[in-house]
Amino acid sequence: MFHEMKELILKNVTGELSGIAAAVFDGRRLTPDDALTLYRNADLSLMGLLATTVKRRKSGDAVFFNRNFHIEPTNICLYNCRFCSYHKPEGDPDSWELTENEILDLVRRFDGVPVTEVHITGGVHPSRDIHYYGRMLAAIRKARPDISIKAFSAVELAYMIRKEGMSWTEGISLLHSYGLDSIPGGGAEIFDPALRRRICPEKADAETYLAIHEAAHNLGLNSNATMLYGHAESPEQRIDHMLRLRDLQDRTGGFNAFIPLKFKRENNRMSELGEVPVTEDMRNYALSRIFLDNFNHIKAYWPAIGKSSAMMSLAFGADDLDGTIDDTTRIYSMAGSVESRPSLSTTELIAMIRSAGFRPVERDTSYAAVREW
Ligand code: V47
Ligand code: SF4
Repeated sequence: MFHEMKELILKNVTGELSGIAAAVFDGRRLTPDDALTLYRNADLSLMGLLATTVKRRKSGDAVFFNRNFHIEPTNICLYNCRFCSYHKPEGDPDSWELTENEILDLVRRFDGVPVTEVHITGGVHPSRDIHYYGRMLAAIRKARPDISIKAFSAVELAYMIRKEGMSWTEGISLLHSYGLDSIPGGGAEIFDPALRRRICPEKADAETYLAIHEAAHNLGLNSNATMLYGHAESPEQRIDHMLRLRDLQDRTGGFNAFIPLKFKRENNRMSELGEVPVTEDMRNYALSRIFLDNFNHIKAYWPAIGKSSAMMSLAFGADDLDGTIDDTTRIYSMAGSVESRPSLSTTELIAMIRSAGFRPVERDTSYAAVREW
């Protein structure tokens, strides 16, 4: 069946695209120029077929999900990224700052619930330091020794580690000793320096983001990578972003998943840009699945794109659906996500995966199967 489909496609695709499609079928790596040609010229249906070919090579008919919950310790942030709908300065009536007890109360809400991971991220608080965050990790670790702690984007880490005068390796080792298991992908945005200066001039730059992930990988901690797309970036800038991630992954193999994050326009200073259509979301999922040949997983974060698009992304290379049980994150509800109170039961998620024609597999943070459904 696969062979026949491949022959049929290769017979009907002409010009430069035919060599690129053949490379994808044969498992050969695409150059950035190939990726651009594909992105510019391929029909969406071809993108879907090629991405699904790569997805099936990586994970067969499995689609993963994990049972996690989020803690956002604060939305107070030193920075002022133009796309962010969430941050507030210290003292603002809409800001929040959870105490250690409030954080532990959140953790206790999941006592007896079979979650395997907590995801902790928030604003870059000007007066917190690495020891404060370390104590937070230790308290959570004590309350739930059985779950994996995925915490602090590279941007939060850059601030707290620099403040302490430590190297990235020293800072991450210290946090690891307090209980940190892995690092989420936030803060990557778009690596291109000129565009980054326009949309988030203050936060850690691309080199810092990559150096922090590299240091974590070298210490044996895995991480995720993200890309904020659908704003002012060009296809070339998306491909450059993915190329830098692919190069790092060649060196370390430490990334678990790539997560494309669609720009949402409500309540931020980039609203005038609008949002890209669902066809663009799918083209972008497919391109990332095809180009990032050394990433095992492409994650669709449904609280950002909505349930329908998340289901559709499974036909464009995504093999992991994030956001289960009780997604308490406010990053997207404040940015105008269609899912204003994101929440999805395990049963619903499993039904979504099955209806898209895949086999649901519950995973832990390192993608080991916890249960097949
Ligand atoms: O870095 C902020 C993005 C990210 C907007 O690692 C926005 O498993 C769209 O990284 N429109 C944080 N995006 C969230 C994040 C994440 C989410 C899910 C899973 C994982 C993981 C990581 O949210 C920020 C930024 O890129 N963001 N504002 C907005 N208006
Ligand atoms: Fe702060 Fe993150 Fe918002 Fe930027 S995206 S302003 S770093 S909370």
